Amino acid sequence: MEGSLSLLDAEAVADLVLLDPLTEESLVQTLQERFRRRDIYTYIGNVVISVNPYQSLPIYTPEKVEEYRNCSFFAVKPHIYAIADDAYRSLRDRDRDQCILITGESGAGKTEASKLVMSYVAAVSSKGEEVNKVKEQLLQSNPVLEAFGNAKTVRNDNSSRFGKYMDIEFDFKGDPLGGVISNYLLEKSRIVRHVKGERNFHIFYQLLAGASPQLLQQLKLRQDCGHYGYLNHEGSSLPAMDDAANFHAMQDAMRIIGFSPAEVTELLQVTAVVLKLGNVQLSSSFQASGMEACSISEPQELREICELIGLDPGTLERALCSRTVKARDETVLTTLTVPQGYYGRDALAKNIYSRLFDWLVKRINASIQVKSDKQRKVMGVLDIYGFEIFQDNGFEQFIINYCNEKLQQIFILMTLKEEQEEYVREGIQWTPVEFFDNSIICNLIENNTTGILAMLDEECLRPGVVNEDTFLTKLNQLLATHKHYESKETQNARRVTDASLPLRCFRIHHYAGKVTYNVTGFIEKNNDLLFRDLSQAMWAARHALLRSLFPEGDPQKASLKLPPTAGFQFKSSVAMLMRNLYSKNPNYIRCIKPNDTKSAMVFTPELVLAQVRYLGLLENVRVRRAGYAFRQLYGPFLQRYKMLNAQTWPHWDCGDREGTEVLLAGLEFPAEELAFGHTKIFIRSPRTLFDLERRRQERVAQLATLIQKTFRGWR
Ligand code: AOV
Ligand code: MG
Repeated sequence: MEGSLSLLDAEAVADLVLLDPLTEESLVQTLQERFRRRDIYTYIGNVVISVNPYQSLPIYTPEKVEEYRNCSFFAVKPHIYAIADDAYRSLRDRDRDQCILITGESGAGKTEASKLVMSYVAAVSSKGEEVNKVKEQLLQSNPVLEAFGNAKTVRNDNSSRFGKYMDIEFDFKGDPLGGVISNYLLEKSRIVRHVKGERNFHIFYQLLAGASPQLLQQLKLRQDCGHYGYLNHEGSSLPAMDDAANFHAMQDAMRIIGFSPAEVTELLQVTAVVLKLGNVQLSSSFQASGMEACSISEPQELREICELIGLDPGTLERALCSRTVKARDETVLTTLTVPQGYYGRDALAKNIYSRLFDWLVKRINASIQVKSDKQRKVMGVLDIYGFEIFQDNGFEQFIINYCNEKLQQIFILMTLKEEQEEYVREGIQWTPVEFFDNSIICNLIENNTTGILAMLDEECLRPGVVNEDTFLTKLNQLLATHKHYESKETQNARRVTDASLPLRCFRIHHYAGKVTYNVTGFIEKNNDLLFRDLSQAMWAARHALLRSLFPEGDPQKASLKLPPTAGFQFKSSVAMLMRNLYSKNPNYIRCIKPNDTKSAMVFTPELVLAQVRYLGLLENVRVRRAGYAFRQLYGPFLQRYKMLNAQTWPHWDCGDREGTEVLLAGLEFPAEELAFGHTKIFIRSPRTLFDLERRRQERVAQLATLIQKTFRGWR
């Protein structure tokens, strides 16, 4: 850590770099003690740890903004505003592009943190009319994206079901000019299915609760959630959430961003279509040939969908119930079975919705993107889904955890890089730090030939019968000896008995812990295919927005090439994100969820310990103080401790560095505890610093008594 000494409270250090002794227990205890005092923020150097208070604390007021504005990072209590301020000033005054990386598990407070950073930056940058408009647009992107991309899950009533990275762009004065949002893999399976106690995406409930009777009629919707198959029949309203009010806020937000009324209508029409697709019922009938076929059992819903999107109902019916198969030069229309029909229907609903979401992001970008080519500085804010370990983990968890593995990798690399650079700058010998390098796990997943994603792609593209079993067999063969890979088969080969690892599963030893993935659904979700008949039907619709979402439905452009797999796309976008982050100066906010019941002021140490482990906080502290735990500019350091040596007290006039040398020489610390840099003094262990601080307090007390005595003598 650098600087402040007001942070030295041995019971609840505000900077964990000073924790002594450093153990997992002492770390959790410190967080707990601070949490009890309602100090939800704690540092590790310039990393902020934030523990979700689950209640609104009076620490985000305009007065607080003023307090942190231009403050010295360590002179005030740890706060998310301090890191936002530091990043903003470094961007404005030192011309360094910044990124703010927010990590933590579901419900830990990442999205709230990202909004706090944005609103802080908005509050401290200047306030002209044009700038204010830009700021408003940037801030208003949140309610829109949350309506379409967030949902209630068991863990979080407002859980982000997509990853988000936003670049905010500034001019040389530090005024926001605009921004660009990138989104990562929306959890679209939620459209058609969600577990008990969860909900579909907020927008559906908002729409039904908030739309006027006229709008509902225009969209051919009924107000009752229970009417819709894709919405859970129970628990559709959330006591803590006012769906109707949020709908109006979302509509206002769209207006501020610059959506035209026609665009909003189109957007809501497509949303309604998704909802209504879930009510299209299929049943089986027998054809003259005796073959079983599927047909639409209740045509009303289908007719209404087609009216909304300007499509002939016959076309949609055909696309839902049959499939064109090309065999050599012939095309044959084959009928689908009822399960195949439902599969196609659900795939269509998921595809429409996720493409609509991509469109929404693009549309917002079109409004907020900077149009001028003025020189820009950039602050990136990353709010992505956190590491997930569920009872049952599938393709989504695999992808999410892979992303977190990459973030951990870049975190360690950048922290080390930053440390190393400071040592070089200060002319201090740098001894490499031992740390757990998780590249081996990243490689296991992303290697171009032997990585799990590559093997999954290979299976997806292989002609013939492919299923998850052949995929798993291949993994088992190629990864038989990999230290971070396990399955029933490799266990058998290694003669391990372990009832906790079922068949059809593989387990990865992530940096954050072991996760068992069930391969069921991997191939289908990675392929993410939509029957061509369905995309062609969508393209045939007169509805301009819907039609634009399915460019591959244009028969002129029909290609036999398969689209890139979901895994491949994700891997490429993560690689791009990492390159982007690596080029910026990183700032970290690591969020912790203190309890599983969303309760205010409840702190469950076991839960926190698990997160401390998988956020790698101990590792973080170790890296931070691998060299020297504390460093400070010579001037302030000498000022604080000069009374400890008669030679430097009360005045020293021959240079701060020399003064510090003389001062410390008199205190007889072991030589390896100290290093003298070009501008800063470095102290290796917190113990030395605490010792120094203790001696200072004693000396201050002595001096106070002395002064009192002297005064008494005078009287
Ligand atoms: P997440 O983004 O980390 O989860 P959120 O930011 O949505 O978590 O936080 C979850 C809930 O915790 C919020 O809706 C608030 O009620 C509460 N909360 C979080 N931070 C604060 C704070 N600083 N002050 C008061 N309440 C807070 V997920 O998106 O699920 O990974 O995918
Ligand atoms: Mg979130």
